[in-house]
Amino acid sequence: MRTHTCRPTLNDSQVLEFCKQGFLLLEGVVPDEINRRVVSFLDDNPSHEPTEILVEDWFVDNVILNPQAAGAVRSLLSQSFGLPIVMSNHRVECPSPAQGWHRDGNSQHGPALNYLQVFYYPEDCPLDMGPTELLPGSHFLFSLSKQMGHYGAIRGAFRSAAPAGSIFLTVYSIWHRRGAASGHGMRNLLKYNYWRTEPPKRDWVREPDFDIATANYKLEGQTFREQFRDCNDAAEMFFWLLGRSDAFHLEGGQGWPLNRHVGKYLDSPYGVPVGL
Ligand SMILES: O=C(O)CCC(=O)C(=O)O
Ligand SMILES: [Fe+2]
Repeated sequence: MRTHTCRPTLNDSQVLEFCKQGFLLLEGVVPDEINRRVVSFLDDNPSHEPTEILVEDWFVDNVILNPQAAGAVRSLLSQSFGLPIVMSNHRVECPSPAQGWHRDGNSQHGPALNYLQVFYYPEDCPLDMGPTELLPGSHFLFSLSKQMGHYGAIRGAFRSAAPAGSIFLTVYSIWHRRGAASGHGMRNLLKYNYWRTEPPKRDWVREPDFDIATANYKLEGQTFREQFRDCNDAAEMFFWLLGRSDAFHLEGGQGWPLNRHVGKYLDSPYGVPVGL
């Protein structure tokens, strides 16, 4: 297996934010010259699975091992992470209708993060070219693709409109769909997975004043589930990434990870996992 080791770029808050949202968008991180070369490669190889691009050194060096993308992957999947083995291209002639909401086949649900689903736009993808829509926090929300495909627009969905060279990392099971495109022309979107090979531990960038007891585990904005479920699930995933699932415990009621602000006036929340 081909693996890669590099320095992590995400800190505690950014890793926690990824647990909450289920995705992270890095705007315009691939140089324009490479983006243009990718588009021309895809015009010559217009299949929906141009896996041959994974043996092009210029592509691997600038996209797969892109310092910002690889640094984020390294933060979430630990060192010696495995490199992609399949390349998909969600290539579509616009205008085109929206896709149905779905999670990709073979999704697992739970706190473990053993691989990442990553997308790369080699060209600008403004709103009229149907950027992928993602439902924040939905990586924990089980539903059958056959059922979620019946939903139309969902309030609170994030539209990943972004400039050429943008890469977004997602939890594999997140709800997503290609947005409706009213613009004209070809739209390419590459998709591939990275893999964990080492057990999780807190080896990303440490923030000296990050406090597990009072960190904000709550997803701001729209939440699609029973109150506080998102908060609890994000905390559980964060603990899994710390390598401390053994210490994770939910007291329920008013206990941790809720009510983080009480420490300002009173004691810290009840039920904070001990020994960390
Ligand atoms: O093209 C997109 O924006 C997403 C496509 C997709 O998720 C899929 O076909 O599985
Ligand atoms: Fe998909």
